[in-house]
Amino acid sequence: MSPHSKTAPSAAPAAAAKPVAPVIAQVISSGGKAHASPAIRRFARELGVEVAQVKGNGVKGRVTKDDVQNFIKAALAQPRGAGGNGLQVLASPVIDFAKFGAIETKPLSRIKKISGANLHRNWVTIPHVTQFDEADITDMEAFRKELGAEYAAQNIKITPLAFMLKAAVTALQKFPEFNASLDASGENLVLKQYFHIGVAVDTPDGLMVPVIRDVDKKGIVQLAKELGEVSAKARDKKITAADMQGGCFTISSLGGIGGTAFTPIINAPEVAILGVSRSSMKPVWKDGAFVPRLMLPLSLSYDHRVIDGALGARFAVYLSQVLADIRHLAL
Ligand code: CAO
Repeated sequence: MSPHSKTAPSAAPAAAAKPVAPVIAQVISSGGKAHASPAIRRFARELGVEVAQVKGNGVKGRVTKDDVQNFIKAALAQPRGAGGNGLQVLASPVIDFAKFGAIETKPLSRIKKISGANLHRNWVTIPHVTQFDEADITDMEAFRKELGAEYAAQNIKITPLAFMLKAAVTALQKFPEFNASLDASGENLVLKQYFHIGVAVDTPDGLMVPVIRDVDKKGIVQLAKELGEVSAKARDKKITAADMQGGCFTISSLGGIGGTAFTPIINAPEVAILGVSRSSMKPVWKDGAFVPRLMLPLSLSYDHRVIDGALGARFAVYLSQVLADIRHLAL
């Protein structure tokens, strides 16, 4: 298939998979088509194996239980010492914390268990680089406040995130490698011609990433409205798996809370994620004098297999320029 051809929306990054031992985690990668019964698929999934990676020796090439077991045996038998390509880490120590003081043990929520396994996989399998920048959003904020006053009566809250969504799409359109995923072989980049953006939402049970669709076709007010709806839906536990599928890029905003920068983890199979921290007034040197400007910290993590450092910096710089002069959003 041509790297430019259109494909169906990508699978949910948060598909329920049990955490796997690091030694097995390295053999997991997204694969193509494979013939296997639902029971074998379930069996493989439980062991952390993607069935598409397994060669089927059953009738008409179907993957059997033996094939899955042999696949794991072969993976475990691979050399892992110095020079091997396995992840060799110490087992976590088992500590009796009660020896040191009073404790309470609380099970992780279902969402945390699922997102934890995905975050772990993404962290260890994607070579991350995080590029930092600052955008001068003084003018954007003035406009946002005007809009906010206008739409308050309709109960629509215009937050900076609506602008971030739109600006991110403008940058994705200029740098298509960011609006892409590696295919199963890892040798082709699948460039997407749609612009669905995931938004990290903090809920009492853990992190959820609903996807706002076709951001390129929507205006700031519509996006602000959808953001409000989607975050309420996430917090009311009404988000479905379908609501979290098909994202091309994710924005994680901690701006409402605080902080100056962070290193967000890429939401595979996406290749980049934008972290947004809290804006603050800063003295900026302009035309021979310091002037007070509202600066927004941006933290862009990208997959270095797909994106070179120079491109990462260019994307961040362009995004900052778009936010500094939101007339770019109308181009
Ligand atoms: N700088 C300064 N102020 C900001 C800001 C920024 N970058 N971003 C938002 N704000 C302000 C908003 O304007 C709003 O101010 P007022 O209440 O005075 O109008 C306030 O902070 C709260 O905003 P919000 O959080 O309700 O709205 P949002 O659109 O910015 O964000 C949502 C929505 C769902 C992304 C957010 O609520 C959320 O859940 N954030 C956490 C995401 C997260 O956990 N990420 C980490 C993932 S990795 O573990």
